[in-house]
Amino acid sequence: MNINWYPGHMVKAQNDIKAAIKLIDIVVEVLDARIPLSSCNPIIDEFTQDKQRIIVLNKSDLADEQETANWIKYFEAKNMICLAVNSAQSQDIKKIVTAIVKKGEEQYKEKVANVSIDYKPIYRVLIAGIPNVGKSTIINKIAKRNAANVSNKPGVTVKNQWIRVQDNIDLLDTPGLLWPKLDDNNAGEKLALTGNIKQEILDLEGVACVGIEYLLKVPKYKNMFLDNYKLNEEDIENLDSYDILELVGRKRGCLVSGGNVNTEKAAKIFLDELKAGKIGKISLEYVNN
Ligand SMILES: Nc1nc2c(ncn2[C@@H]2O[C@H](COP(=O)(O)OP(=O)(O)OP(=O)(O)O)[C@@H](O)[C@H]2O)c(=O)[nH]1
Ligand SMILES: [Mg+2]
Repeated sequence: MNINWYPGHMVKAQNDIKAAIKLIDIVVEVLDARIPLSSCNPIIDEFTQDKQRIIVLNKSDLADEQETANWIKYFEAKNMICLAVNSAQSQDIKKIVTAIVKKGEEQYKEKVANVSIDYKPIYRVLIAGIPNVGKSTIINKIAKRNAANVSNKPGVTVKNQWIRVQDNIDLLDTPGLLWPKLDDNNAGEKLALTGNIKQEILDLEGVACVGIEYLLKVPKYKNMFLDNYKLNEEDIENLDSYDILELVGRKRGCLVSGGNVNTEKAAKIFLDELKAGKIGKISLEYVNN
């Protein structure tokens, strides 16, 4: 799939984050729980290497619970702190704050012991991740106010913004960063399916067909798909993904004159339903594949 996913503003954003890195005590890397590998930006990894790190698997409400549990084990086996989060849940947000405070206390322990009794460090935390993964949402929930802009489209935050969220924590909200070269692990397709790449630059029908093929390969996801569109096994027998997309269009009333289907509209509806979790809790990446 040929997508231009690396717009010019990301070059600047990347340089700005690099410039801020010396001020940072802790990195919270926000990943999409449905695609923990494809949402992990190697560039962020590279320039935050020597920092304390907390991995947040956000949007876990949309992911397959069993797969998320496997991913947590995967990151913990690498000695990383990894939290599965639905940022709408206050207890999940508290888990992030607790992890930040713990890391901060560890980091400043010696300094606090050696400096005057009144010394209270402020932990400076970089909130990093690809576009639309939920960075600004998490910041607003921690801050308990709308300090950062949030939207269901990628590319909303366009510059770095420091936000004091409590007495001892400053968070740096950053623009979502992709990287110029996606690897051969179908990362571009997965990022498109989870809504992390702007729809305007995508071939929506192509992406939808890839998504349909993916769901049909996994028996439990196939059942979710059939249920969602009130289809039977026989309805899709011997059909290719484009024909199935047409069926989806018929089920969702995307008809044009002559009884034909507006497949672009059908693709948009399918992708929106997939992205919003309406088809079910679906992970697009498993630990062992
Ligand atoms: N289902 C679900 N949606 C979430 C969660 N967290 C954030 N969202 C939604 O994801 C969308 C993107 O959230 P933002 O906070 O703007 O994402 P961002 O990472 O700041 O995006 P950029 O600024 O574009 O890089 C919004 O529609 C949020 O409501 C979550 O845990 N679950
Ligand atoms: Mg943002």
